[in-house]
Amino acid sequence: MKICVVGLGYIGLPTAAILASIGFNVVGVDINPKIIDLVNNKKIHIEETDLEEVVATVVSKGNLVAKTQPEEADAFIVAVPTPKTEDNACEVKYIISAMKSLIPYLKKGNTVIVESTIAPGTMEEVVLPLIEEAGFLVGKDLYLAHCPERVLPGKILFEIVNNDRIVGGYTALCGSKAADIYKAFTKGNILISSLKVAEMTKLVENTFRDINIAFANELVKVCDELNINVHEVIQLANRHPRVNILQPGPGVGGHCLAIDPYYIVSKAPNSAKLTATAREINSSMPIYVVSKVKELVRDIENPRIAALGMTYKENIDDVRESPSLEIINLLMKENYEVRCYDPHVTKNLGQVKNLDQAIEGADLILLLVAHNEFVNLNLEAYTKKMRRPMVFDTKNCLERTNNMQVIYLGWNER
Ligand code: SAJ
Repeated sequence: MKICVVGLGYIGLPTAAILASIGFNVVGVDINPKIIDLVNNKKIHIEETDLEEVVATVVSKGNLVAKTQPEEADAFIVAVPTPKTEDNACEVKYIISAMKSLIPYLKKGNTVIVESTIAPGTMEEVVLPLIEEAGFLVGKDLYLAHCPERVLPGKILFEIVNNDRIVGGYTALCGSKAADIYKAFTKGNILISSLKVAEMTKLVENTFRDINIAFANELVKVCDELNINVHEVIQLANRHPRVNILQPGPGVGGHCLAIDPYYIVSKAPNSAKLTATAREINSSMPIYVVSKVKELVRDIENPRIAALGMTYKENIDDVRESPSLEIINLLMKENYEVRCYDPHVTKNLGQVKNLDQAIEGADLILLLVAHNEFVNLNLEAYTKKMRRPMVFDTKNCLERTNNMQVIYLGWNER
């Protein structure tokens, strides 16, 4: 079987690599020629566990070829970005251009799958008409489905294979044709439903997580006000068999949780109140962290801050919607001297080259991302290079020691 994967980003590239690794003939398509060159030279443009090795193997075997244009295939998988518009709706322009790029290569019997996260109704209102306009009778001439990706960055290759998969078909036959492709590499269950249910389910998954984190972040503020150790409360509450509160932190970032709930709100603004409030709470966390930093350095003349971590979460290189970057920028805007460092970030975002440079002479270490490099570090040794051994741990991942004052988000021993 030949499959054309349109969009070689965080989802498309691993999907193309997995399909190629089980012996499918895969053409990976991207409009960015740099990505095409990299992939064809067995390299990748993102950090993802084991992905470069798999890409190198399938490219060497000839099962994966990257190109800037689609070509005829048995199936097409679209995995392009769907960022939010200025008014917080789902931007479909990349879906439209990806569809327009593949339509000239469609033939009868093809299956077309959209994996990108989209607002409910997008498949029927945007994608379906484009294929129909090209003269195809969807459900008879070719098969259309939405199979939202639901893999966790950092564990993508594992989850692509092991997670259950939702397949929303335009018709039952469309669903089963798309399911056949996923059955070839998925160990999880393939759950077939309609287009709209699949669209909504994906958004609901990320919204559920966003709301749960918002509750944890709200608890940070409540417990801070009441002088209660929020981490102990969450830990103990989670010992109840039906309670599982997630972890508070400096904010919720990434291209999924920080965006997808808005697509529900934009479609049903009068009903999606809790969803909207959760977004507000999580989006307020960077400002809250900055206010805490200001309190901590209030009495220090020209305080110098070492900000550790710039990505949206640990052990990846992705800085999209990163609350850490927002915090760093907010502090800089207020003229604080901030030296930031992230061992995973390669593009130049104003960071210093190593930890020593960040920490040397600092008055406060502001831990923003729980990268393994930071959690496993002997920070106490580093604090000797500081002007003051003070650490603000917004991820609650560092141990307190005798010589290092650690202040946790939501809990400052007073
Ligand atoms: N976060 C917290 N506290 C927590 C867990 C996460 O503050 O207890 C923060 C992280 O630091 C990060 C943000 O939330 O800033 C999102 O991180 P994440 O690990 O929860 O999720 P993503 O965005 O990397 O991936 C999510 C996943 N969705 C769910 O777990 C429901 C993934 O399965 C989806 O495929 C992905 O979104 C996506 O592409 O939609």
